[in-house]
Amino acid sequence: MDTSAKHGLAAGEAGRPDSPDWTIPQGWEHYTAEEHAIWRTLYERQMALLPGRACEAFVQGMRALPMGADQIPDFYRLSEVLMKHTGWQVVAVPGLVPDDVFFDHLANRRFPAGQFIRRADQLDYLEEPDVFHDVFGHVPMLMNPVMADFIQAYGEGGLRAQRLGHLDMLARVYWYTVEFGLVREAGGLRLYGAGIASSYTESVFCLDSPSPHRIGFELARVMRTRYRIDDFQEVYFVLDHLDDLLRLAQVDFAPLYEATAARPTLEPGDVLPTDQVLHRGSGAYHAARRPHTASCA
Ligand code: HBI
Ligand code: FE
Repeated sequence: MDTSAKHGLAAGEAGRPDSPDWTIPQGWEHYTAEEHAIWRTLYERQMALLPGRACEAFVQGMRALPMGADQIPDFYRLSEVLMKHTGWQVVAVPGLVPDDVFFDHLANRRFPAGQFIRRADQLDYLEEPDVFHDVFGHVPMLMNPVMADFIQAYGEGGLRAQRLGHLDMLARVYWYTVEFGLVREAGGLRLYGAGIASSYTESVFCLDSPSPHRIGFELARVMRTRYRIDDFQEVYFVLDHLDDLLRLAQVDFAPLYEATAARPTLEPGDVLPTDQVLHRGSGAYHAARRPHTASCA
């Protein structure tokens, strides 16, 4: 994947702050004109792609937020609006934070967003989540009450999954929904995942390319499916409706972990006879790139 959160790095590569919750001041007034200009470039090219690609909730959330081309958004102003709609806030962090810190923020409806912005020579690829991925990609969906509850539930579930030793399976659910999810809408498939919404190239690939599979979302199936952290996804899972996340937020995962751990793990390109296949991918994109990209989590 590109231009989005990577999970292949250890937390704290950007330096560990003194605060136990890893938050730092956004320091909005310290962004330079060059940094605001990078935001503008990313914002404008993404906004031109998203009509007809992003789901209705993303578009509506974006419209209601104090977020535009001119400047990197101010987290306080975003939080004011978010708080009124869904009770969420945006807090600044240096980059990836440890899993337990990340989950604790989410469980308390604080979204940790990278404070920094990528360099001009990294527009399409960076390893840690920056302010463009986190704010442009994630914050519009946090205006949606269903997604707002789902991400909080993920934070709570993450802490439990860690204790049970099954975080890998829960992380796959997050990956294939919050980061790389597609949803059916009246006009056709639409994207809602932040990893794709914030990516110039993958926002087109995920919907238009014949290469990846597009398969109906099924929880037990997704929990078994490894994912790519360094390239486009080979498979996207499609919700019938965003409201399906509501039910997912209430699932008791503990028994599911045991049942799922007993079954084989799936590679991203696998298709099962039981899958609801909306589009069977040709696999051409990844076939052409192998063996360069073999990194899955
Ligand atoms: N930290 N800032 C940040 N953003 C993430 O998306 C993130 C993180 N730490 C851990 C993490 N994600 C994941 O590994 C968990 O979702 C499993
Ligand atoms: Fe992300």
